[in-house]
Amino acid sequence: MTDEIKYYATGSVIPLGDGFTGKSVLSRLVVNPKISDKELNEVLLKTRKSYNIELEFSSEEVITYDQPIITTLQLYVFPGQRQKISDKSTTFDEILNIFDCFPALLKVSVLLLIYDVTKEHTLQSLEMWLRFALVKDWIYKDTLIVLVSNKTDLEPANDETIKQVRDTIYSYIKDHKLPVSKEQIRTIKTSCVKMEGIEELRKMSLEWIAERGIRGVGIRDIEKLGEEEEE
Ligand SMILES: Nc1nc2c(ncn2[C@@H]2O[C@H](COP(=O)(O)OP(=O)(O)OP(=O)(O)O)[C@@H](O)[C@H]2O)c(=O)[nH]1
Ligand SMILES: [Mg+2]
Repeated sequence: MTDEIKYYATGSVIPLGDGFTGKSVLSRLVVNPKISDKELNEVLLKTRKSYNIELEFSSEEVITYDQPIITTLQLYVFPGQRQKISDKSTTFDEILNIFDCFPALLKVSVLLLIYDVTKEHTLQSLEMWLRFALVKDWIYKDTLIVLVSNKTDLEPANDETIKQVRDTIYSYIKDHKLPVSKEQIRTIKTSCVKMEGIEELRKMSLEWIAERGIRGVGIRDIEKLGEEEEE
């Protein structure tokens, strides 16, 4: 029966930004936004500086053009640390080199550019992170770029700054002749402490991937479709 066919969509989400901007915590919350207060405190207190890739996955049914699509977010979270601080510590570049051949890292569905609203230098670094994504060829016609202003519980995010940064990102994209429209560059304010913006970011990413991610059809259901065609 054709109405039993299941459609799937998956896409990779990569948060980029300096160390301590909240990439790991935010990613954990995006895949689990219905977290209890107790669990949230644990995540906030116990998340340590990353020295390895962290993988977070989450699936949800999304209705796109009247069709239910089982949509999976695959988050690949890297350390923000780029300088070697000790022999034992690993850097962003070292970890990325190991996972560079990962098919999911060939094209990125959602690129999160994260900065900490209380630390100006983390905003300045975003150009470097964007350049990095470009060099890696991660941005293509189906990439959504989201400027994430995190830690808004500590300080309000400046709307004028956000607008300017969005414009700068778009000029950069245009200068490099990437097929990304201005509507593909979004902005969001988040606070992991107050759980603000988290659901919105999850919804934005899920809807984008349901529409523009890698599509598939359930194998069993393809067989069913085949049987139907034979009838
Ligand atoms: N006040 C506040 N603190 C936050 C927020 N998000 C994260 N933090 C805290 O910021 C610190 C760094 O968060 P992480 O998620 O480890 O940052 P990261 O970007 O993954 O850092 P690296 O792994 O070093 O790249 C932690 O102590 C978090 O609890 C937020 O929205 N508000
Ligand atoms: Mg981290």
